[in-house]
Amino acid sequence: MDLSGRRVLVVGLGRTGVATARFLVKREAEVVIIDEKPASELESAIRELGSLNVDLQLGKHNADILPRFDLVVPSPGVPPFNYLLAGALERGIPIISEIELASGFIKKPMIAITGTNGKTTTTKLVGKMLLQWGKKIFEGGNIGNPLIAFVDGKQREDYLVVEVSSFQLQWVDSFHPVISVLLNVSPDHLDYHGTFDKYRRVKERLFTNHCETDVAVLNADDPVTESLSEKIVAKVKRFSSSFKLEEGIFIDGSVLRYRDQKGRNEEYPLEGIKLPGNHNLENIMAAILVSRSVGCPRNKIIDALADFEGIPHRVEFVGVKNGVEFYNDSKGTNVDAVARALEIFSRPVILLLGGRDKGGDFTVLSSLILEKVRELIFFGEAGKQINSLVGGIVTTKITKNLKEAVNMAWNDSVSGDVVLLSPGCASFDEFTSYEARGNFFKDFVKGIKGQG
Ligand code: UMA
Repeated sequence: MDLSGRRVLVVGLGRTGVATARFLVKREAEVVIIDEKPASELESAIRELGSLNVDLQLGKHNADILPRFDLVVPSPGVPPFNYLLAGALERGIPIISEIELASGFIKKPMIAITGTNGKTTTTKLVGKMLLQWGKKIFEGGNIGNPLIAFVDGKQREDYLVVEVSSFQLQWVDSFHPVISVLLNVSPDHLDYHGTFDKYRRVKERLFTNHCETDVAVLNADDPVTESLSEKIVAKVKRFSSSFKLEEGIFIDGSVLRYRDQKGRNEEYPLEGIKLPGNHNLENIMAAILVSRSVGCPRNKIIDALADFEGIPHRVEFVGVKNGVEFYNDSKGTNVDAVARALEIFSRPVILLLGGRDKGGDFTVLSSLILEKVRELIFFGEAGKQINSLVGGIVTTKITKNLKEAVNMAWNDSVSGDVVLLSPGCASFDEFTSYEARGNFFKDFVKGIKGQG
């Protein structure tokens, strides 16, 4: 794509906006960046832009400015109903996401990983396996560093391992990974996509440009991902945590068993794997399918698994105080993630739920709550809404913020309990990110005076 002299509107000045602007200026595009926040809230991004030749316009604008532009590149967090995006669609101005823009300039094979839950863990697992094999990789995308930042590097990496979100897939057209993984699809981001059906269809876009030599890794236990297999052109490889597959990878007693199309039968011992829960075995199986597909040897995969400690903010063990165990699952920002976290525990749980509502249906948690949870504590903007859905089925309390919620949990806990922050909501009512929320929780727990 020749971008020289093209007038491009970049919407949002976060990590994506800064990297996209840098990329565009290098290709001599005329760049305008709009962000609805005032300069005082964008100090570090403005600093990062430095003396880059862009026109930065902050605050609210009007869609009347749109006819000046040839192309719009929204940041992932900008919803499709944003007035600039809706206006661009109306006027027929092309909108493409940063990953779409980047992919046209990428010469190396891309492995893309999406799903409602587990994408970061799976991305990290694949990265670790390929590194163990001695390959050079770029690990990026939704995991933190924008894909577009890779383009102007030396591109000496053997593979790109890219976590991809539904927000990024919203505006793709020719995005073409050689391996695509869809881990699971359950209701999430309904405030952004509008309906579950729209969310599901956006996830499916990952597979639209595949050819027969590509690979699609799917979850045989997930009805949404399974329903896709008929439509997919790529070679489908499946994993299951609940039944044995003729071809694919599944749990078989004390091993993960992989049977491939050539009749090869491999075992990956469960002993030594440090990640808790069935959902993590699913992530591991998906990562094995990816790594074996590119030729990574089995022994390198086993070594990488033995070394993998897990990821911060995903059911992360924080510490023990007076016999009470604290876990930080701040990345548990949807109902399905809360269910996956709860399933892990056999001790009584005090569950902290709340934050900014994303339209999740918490009633589906009722039976798990009855089975696992001793006390529910709701906090933040969504506290009342969640209370109206599942409040009262066990001892329930409601409070205004996370600090008070953890305090309450600590006061109410007894030795043998688990205190679990798995909020099922976004963090933005109180924090700048789920990481900031998780770090706050961890700091608070570390500050509690009790015996470790
Ligand atoms: N903004 C507007 N108008 C809007 C919405 C936002 O101007 O209507 C502005 C905000 O004021 C802000 C900027 O846009 O200044 C932020 O853009 P952004 O939210 O897209 O944030 P980035 O810093 O660019 O980070 C994005 C991803 N964020 C989101 O998807 C919300 C990061 O994923 C990702 O790591 C990064 O790009 C690099 O690819 C985070 C995330 O929460 C971790 N992702 C969601 C998730 O995992 O659930 C999908």
